[in-house]
Amino acid sequence: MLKDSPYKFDQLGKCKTLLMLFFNSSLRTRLSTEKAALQLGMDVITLNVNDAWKLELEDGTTMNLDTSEHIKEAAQVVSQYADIIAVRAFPGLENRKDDEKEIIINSFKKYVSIPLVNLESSTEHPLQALTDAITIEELKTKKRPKVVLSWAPHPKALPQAVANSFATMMQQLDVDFCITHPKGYELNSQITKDTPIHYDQKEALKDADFVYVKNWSSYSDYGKILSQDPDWMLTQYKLAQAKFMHCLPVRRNVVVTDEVLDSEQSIVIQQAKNRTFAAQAVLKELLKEL
Ligand code: SN0
Repeated sequence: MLKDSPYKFDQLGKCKTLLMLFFNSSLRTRLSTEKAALQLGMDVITLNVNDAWKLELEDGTTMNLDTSEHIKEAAQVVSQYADIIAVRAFPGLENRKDDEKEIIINSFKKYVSIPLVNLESSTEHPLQALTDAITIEELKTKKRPKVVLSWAPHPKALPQAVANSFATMMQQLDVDFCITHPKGYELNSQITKDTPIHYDQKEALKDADFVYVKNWSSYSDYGKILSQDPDWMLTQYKLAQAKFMHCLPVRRNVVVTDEVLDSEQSIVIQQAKNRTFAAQAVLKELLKEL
């Protein structure tokens, strides 16, 4: 409905401000969420937090080193400038317990009383998962499509957030869902639950309708790169008749071949377009409550 008439609710956000805080890089999340807010009639302020004062996150520290401002003050201050706040904060990938505390997102939750939107935290990327659900719903040609989440190699250690949220979302849809990755790349079992896991990528990809490719670093050997095996890269042969999905940005010819990305079977551009409508659906619900 929002896709057909994006400005239908352009009065809902009138005189309301969305404040977006980025602790990490962003292209799609920043622009699509801004577009979503503008279509709802909101004003938008965006801050790259790395341009502001270096924030202290721990409680009770003596701040005589390089952090200038505590997140306690910062969160309370900035929330006074907005009606909805949205935050991106990636994990450090060094200490699992620390990352799972979601200290940045949870500090905002604790110190502000306005709605808070997660723009990708240490363990979750919910707006991406909502986008992915919309995209599969739009493009599926059978009632219960087979959806495969496949690990792929990458030169950098990446978060598990996208894979976690995608798995959680697929468990809630009427899809035949499985995950494939090399041994040692098991995601948090509290998230994957009873989702089938295959160590044989070929077997997993058999008769797939949607193949979602994503790298993540090891969860058990936390933040480590255990494999860079190019045999896990997605090729046209392996994709067969399925549609190719990825949240982007994607490393060409490492994660997936040029041939797949440039083919008609790649739906990554439509996926990215849907980021706007996923964000708009969420902002619209929050605005109704204000
Ligand atoms: C992030 C991730 O969570 O995997 C954001 C995805 C939406 N991706 C990256 O950091 C990729 C960085 C790179 O150099 O390829």
